Amino acid sequence: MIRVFAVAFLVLLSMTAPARAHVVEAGAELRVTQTFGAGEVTLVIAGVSQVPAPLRVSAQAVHPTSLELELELRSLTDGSRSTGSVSVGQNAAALQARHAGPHELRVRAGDEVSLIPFRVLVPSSAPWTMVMDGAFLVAGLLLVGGALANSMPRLIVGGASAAAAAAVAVMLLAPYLPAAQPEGAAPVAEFGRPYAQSRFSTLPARPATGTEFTLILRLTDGATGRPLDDLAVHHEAPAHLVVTSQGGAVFRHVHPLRTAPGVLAVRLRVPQPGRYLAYAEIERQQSGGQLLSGAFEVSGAAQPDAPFQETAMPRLAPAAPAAGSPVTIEINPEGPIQPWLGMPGHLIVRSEDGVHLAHAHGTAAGASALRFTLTLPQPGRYLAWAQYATGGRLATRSFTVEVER
Ligand SMILES: [Cu+2]
Repeated sequence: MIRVFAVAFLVLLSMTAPARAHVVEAGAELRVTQTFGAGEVTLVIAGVSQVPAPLRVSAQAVHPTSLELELELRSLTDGSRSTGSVSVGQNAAALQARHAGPHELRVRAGDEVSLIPFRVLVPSSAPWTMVMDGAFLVAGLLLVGGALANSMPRLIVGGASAAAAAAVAVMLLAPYLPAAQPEGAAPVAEFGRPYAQSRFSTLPARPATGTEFTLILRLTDGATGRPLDDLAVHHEAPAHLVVTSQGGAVFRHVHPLRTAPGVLAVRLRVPQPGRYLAYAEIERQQSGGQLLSGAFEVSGAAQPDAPFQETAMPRLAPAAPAAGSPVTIEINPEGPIQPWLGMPGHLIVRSEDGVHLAHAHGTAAGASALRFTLTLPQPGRYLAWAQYATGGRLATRSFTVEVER
């Protein structure tokens, strides 16, 4: 009876492991979205329950693409390597994870390379679970021993009761006891991390319209000035980068590649000359999120493209939003929605002057509507871009929101 109870309890315990956003659980898959020149790909690194084990890596994309990726897994503990290749939507590559701890996945697509740092985590149980298991085992053995001896001396009954009581006590205390750190996890930083400092630049320094250039984001630790290399994957990417032309006609939401420690880069091509504003959403491990911004200039002739075009008819509630009060914005996608970056939809809102940038996540409102709720801080005109995946492509719908006093 006690054993049945113990087994039932352990099953229950394994089912109630809390799911936390932004934190990679041991055994859970890691999804990392990267924008290569040839297209956007989400790399899915499967979790492992033990090491050594094959580490499965597959590639997914909203847009069907024939992109082929060359992979190299390198252990940062002993330098051991394992290679493979994977195509978008095809079978996973099986790389070899020899032990838990820090690794780097090198992903090559054409002439672009991204170095993705991550940790192989192996679930382990906390010491108190062993105490509990041991107490249940002792109780069980004493009871079975007593039953086999065909008599139940007071000592055995007493011992079994004490062991069972200890096990139940630990079980009841379980929610308040520390969870086990998985094998291979990073040491916990006690006081969080300093803010990141950022510098945006382009290569070439003066990009031209219609020609590919690289936007580079260098991140340094606000305290030490050293390259900042501890980005946490959040919403399926280590960094979310929004680039808009000052007037808003050009909008890009991309996921830059880590080309070196503290260096993120992404290839872009834009049709309009002028000033561009860049915003990067990052999150340091064991720290909060941060929005970094910068600007750059593009020269050249304007290519035929209207100014800011409104391509969606949003429904606002209230119809005339006020500064500092929430507004709900609903739009109607043209078809069934597929998740993108782990959400049904994203809304990015920029004040006309570029000072404010907001990012809201959508929820499905019925079969054919997407709903966003956000609060804009100041009166004025805001440019908005709603993004969602449908019918195998990523749709971006733009509109404006006037915020009153
Ligand atoms: Cu993003």
